[in-house]
Amino acid sequence: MNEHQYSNISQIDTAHHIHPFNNAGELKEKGVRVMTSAKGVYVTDSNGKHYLDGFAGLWCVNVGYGRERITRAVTQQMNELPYYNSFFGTTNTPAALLAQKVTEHAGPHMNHVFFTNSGSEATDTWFRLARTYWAALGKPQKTAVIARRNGYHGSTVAGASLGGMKPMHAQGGLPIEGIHHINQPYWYGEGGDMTPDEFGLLRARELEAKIDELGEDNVAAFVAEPIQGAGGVIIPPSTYWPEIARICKARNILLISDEVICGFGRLGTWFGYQHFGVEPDMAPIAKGLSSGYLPIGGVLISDRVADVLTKHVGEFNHGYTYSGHPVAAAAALENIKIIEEENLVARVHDDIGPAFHAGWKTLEDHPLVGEAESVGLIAGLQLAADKATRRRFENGDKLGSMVRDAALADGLILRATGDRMLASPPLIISHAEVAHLVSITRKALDTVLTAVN
Ligand code: PXG
Repeated sequence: MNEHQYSNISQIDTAHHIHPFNNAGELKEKGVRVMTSAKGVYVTDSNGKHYLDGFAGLWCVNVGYGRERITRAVTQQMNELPYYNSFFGTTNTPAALLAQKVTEHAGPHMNHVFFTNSGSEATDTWFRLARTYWAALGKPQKTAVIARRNGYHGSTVAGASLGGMKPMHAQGGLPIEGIHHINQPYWYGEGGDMTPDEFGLLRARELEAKIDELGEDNVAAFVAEPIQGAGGVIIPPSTYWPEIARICKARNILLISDEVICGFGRLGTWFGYQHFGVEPDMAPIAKGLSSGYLPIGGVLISDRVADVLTKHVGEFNHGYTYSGHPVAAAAALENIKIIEEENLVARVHDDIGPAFHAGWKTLEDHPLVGEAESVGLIAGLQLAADKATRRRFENGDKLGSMVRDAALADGLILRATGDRMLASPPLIISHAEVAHLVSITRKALDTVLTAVN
């Protein structure tokens, strides 16, 4: 296509295409950027401008763009069996092999998976399954689910309800009944004079208090992201997760680790719960499962839950037309083979993750920056007016957008969530590309510093 046709695409798009999480009226006025191709860690728009994708699409393109192996696997599967359902006692080869492959990496207690098409559907799946689990054990009143403020678990009714995003609750009459939120372990913003470790324990013990308030016999599960992604890459203090796991066990409620962002190597482990040393009962997955090449998600299901499902539930009345879709499963299977063969998880843990951390950390000396943290290849940078007191800018949200826009103009896609800058590049990013990412980020911070002074 030539440029003229692409400018036409932008007009056609805004005339007919309603975008997710966008102001439709505003978009119509501003127009949209048309992405046309991608390779490695770079994406290209219709003006021919290249961008280092510091965000891996939307936290998902773990193996990078342009992997022809995946294209070939998908093409072959399309030709052999483009679709068949997984209902009525039927399966297909890629779905079966993918279930085996995913659970191979999930830990000895986690041997089953239910396939969906997205993280949101995965959320709805474990939500129904958690309640079904307790009902099957003769505790039908154990239905409440505890989640966190500023968490994100998807956009379906259950997903948006479980998420702790106020603007999402404001639309569509959410949250639905039986969902309760506790505070997040965001030490920088909310920890006051406490040490991070003290604060981590305090926030974890809000779970205990909430369970006691509701009554242990009424609570089915607690859900959290190992590191909150959309909420701003909130890395919990090291005391947080062990205490959460202890409480879930002591109070006999299911622990759900939302692995949609943290899964498939992002933290330098196959799953985020392994980084934090906990064993959840279920774990929704998506994104890095197929590196976004085709839509697929799922729920990892522990033996504890699977045993009850198998022996006591009878039929689980839940499923999607495309659960275990052969072509999406073939894409995911090839994607995981790439992660294995290129040792990407170990690479993030031992090599590029530490290099990224060292580079990102250098930004802490910048006058606009309060803290720059990362685990593996997920990073958050806190804009702050005063490093010593952790005082944040009153117009921090605006500054965040300005940094994002300055980076974009310079060919780097970064994310701004309020006054936090986020990065989550493909796991194949090279050392030189990391250095480039850090230097453009610094330049963007400088540009904004100059603009506001
Ligand atoms: N759980 C988590 C932790 C997620 O990050 C979902 C569930 C839902 O997945 P699907 O595939 O249904 O989108 C997500 C998705 C953002 C942003 O602005 C993040 C997501 C989706 C859209 C925007 O950072 N994460």
